[in-house]
Amino acid sequence: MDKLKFIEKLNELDVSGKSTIELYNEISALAMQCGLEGTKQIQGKNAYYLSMEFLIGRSFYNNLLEIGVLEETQDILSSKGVDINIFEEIEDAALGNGGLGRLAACFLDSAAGLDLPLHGYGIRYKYGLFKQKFENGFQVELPDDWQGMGDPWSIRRDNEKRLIKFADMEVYAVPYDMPVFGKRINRLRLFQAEGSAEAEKISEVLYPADDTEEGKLLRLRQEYFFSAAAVGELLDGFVKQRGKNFDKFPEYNVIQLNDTHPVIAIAEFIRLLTVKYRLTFAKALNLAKNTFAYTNHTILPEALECWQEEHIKKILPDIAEIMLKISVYAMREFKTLGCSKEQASEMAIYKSGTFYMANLAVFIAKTVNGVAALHTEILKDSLFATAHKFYPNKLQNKTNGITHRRWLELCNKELSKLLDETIGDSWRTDISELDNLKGFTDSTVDEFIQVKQIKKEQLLEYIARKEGVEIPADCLVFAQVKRLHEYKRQLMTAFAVLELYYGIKSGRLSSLHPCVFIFGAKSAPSYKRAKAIIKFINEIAKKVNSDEQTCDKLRIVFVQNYNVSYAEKIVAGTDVSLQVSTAGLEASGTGNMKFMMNGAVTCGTMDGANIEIVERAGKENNYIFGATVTELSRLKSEGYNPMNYCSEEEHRKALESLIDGSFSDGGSGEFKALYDSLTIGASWHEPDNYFVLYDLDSYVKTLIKVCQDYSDRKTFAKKQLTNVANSAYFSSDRTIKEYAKSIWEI
Ligand code: 26Q
Repeated sequence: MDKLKFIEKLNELDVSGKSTIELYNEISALAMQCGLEGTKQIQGKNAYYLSMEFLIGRSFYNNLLEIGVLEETQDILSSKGVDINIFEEIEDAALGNGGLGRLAACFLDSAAGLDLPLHGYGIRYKYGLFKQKFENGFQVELPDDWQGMGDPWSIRRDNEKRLIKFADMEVYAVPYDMPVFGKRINRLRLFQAEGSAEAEKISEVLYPADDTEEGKLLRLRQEYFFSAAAVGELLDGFVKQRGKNFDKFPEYNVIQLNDTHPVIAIAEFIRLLTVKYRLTFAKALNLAKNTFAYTNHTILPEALECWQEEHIKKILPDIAEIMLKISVYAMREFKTLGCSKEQASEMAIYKSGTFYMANLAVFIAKTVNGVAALHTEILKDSLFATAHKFYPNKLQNKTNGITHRRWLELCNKELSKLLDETIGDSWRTDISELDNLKGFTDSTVDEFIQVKQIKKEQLLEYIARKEGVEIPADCLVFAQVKRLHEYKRQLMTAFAVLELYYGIKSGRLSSLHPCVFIFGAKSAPSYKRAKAIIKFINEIAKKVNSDEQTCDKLRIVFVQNYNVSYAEKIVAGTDVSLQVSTAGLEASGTGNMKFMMNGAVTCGTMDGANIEIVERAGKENNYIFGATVTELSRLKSEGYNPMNYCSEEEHRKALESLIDGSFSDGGSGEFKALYDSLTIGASWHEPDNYFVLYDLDSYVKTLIKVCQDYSDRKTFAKKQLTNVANSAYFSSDRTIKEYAKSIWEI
């Protein structure tokens, strides 16, 4: 890396008459050129992260920070009359949906920062996650043409393209390499599909609608396309460098499967070893067992991947055959282990025409990990209980983390500076130093209050500009930002806020501190009830914000097109992080960690990593409410009737507002469908499948308590700062060190 050269060249750069996009491309190219100088190839063991998603966000500021020239760039540009913030108009690279994709990006960042050789493999989608806007309160999706402004952070490698074969077509996988800057430079290699118009479709969109056979096959093609390209080049690269003694392959390579989406890589690995390199099936399978590791990110039944045999046979007959062979092999192994018929069936890879990808992953993977303590326990007790019984050493916990470089240093320069002044700046390179903030003084609390206020003002200004909603800066800021899903219970927040509104309006809650609820979420385009929830919240916002009687007390804003860059602003400016999923269903959550690190208290359920957050920062410094996993399982076994939990006037009124004409769904009938899902059940779900009405009462009470507590700003700020002081554990640097030590052995 040649910082001085970069600075020299940047000083020479002529900015006159150049557009933002031109400047962006020129400065990025310069940073690439200088940043890449002196890159070294690693000789020992490398880890590879196979993922359908990498939710990178904006690279510009982050890469300059990693290269160590962000401040200099700001100064030099400013001396030329250019405000570095103009590059905020550059689109995010949103090659992912949510948590799983963002985690992949955080992991790459941490590994590079820790000098660990971890490289990513994925797909270079032409269009990333759709851009969202609201029309009359309804979500509308627009294509995300993220490359429209150029892609200066990628290098196309034409000479390394590979041919990927399907039964009915052949496709080139052309690598685009994105350097991941840190203490070392790692590589994120994204493959683009080329060769014909048909071929190009494979890397066109993230998550094609899969309600048709064509859509399902396209997704299968995507999974195989990048998995095969990755595994193919790893094996060929090994042979080229070290010859055909494949016994040594696992000594130099470990492949982490990010959920089941790339699990087909296992079959391709065995196919190549047996067909191209002539190993026996048993030998190839054993090598696979020593090479792959698998992470599970969800236990929701609808998100567990299965493939119909006929689909795989149709476009990948050889792979189908190998998967069947693995299944037979597994069954034999289960028998020798003494499994009963039922136990073998629970772990089966193939059953009457269907492949169970998670079972395939668990059978082959050397390690299987969950992403937070509770989640891993649930995997051990439920989803993979049988496998855990017969393979007791496979399951591990690796609690997620977030990169403190993007999620603190970059998004909260003010808080970072306060930390530098209070505990020195060594936390930037060794996050465990943040522990030294524990035992902070009163004057640090005062300074923290000022920092939070600045970040809040910046956020609210941005929201006013973007959304046209003005929010007074003395508000207490709540935020619930994440993908829209019923289990995340944005609908429960909607009801709770509505109750606050009615309470304020009637005078019953007259002394609450003024507050704003910020929502941000995209719904899957075909997920009707999720879309209805967005519309419902927008309708509530319209009513509440325009009520002159209450609007100086309560505001609601649903920001459009929530993405990584928006998140950077929201996490820094928020007081209270809403993490209210049904206990047991949010595997980990990582937004909760971003908020914590920026000094928001968590108002949430005992779910996912929330549990570990309050374990560290103290329950007394956060706001925990609602049913626990144990309570819910008791409730389920007794037979849960939601109607028993909404008899109180306030809750009833909130629920009925879906159907009593308080709000309009534009005649779509969507609100009635939401109402039905809570009261009578919808699409194979029990009534109120996510226990919204059960937890609503304690949620509302907790929110009221938060508002009351906030009136004592200083005591509240102490809780917030205690959260910052205890957040080091949630840096993905810690997570990556754990993967490196007990999974990857790098
Ligand atoms: C499954 C079948 C067919 C098509 C798509 C899918 C599919 C796609 C994406 C299933 C799951 C996902 C994404 C899951 C995800 O983002 N999970 C989140 O992962 C985070 C990182 O571990 C956790 O923090 C979150 O709790 C978890 O929800």
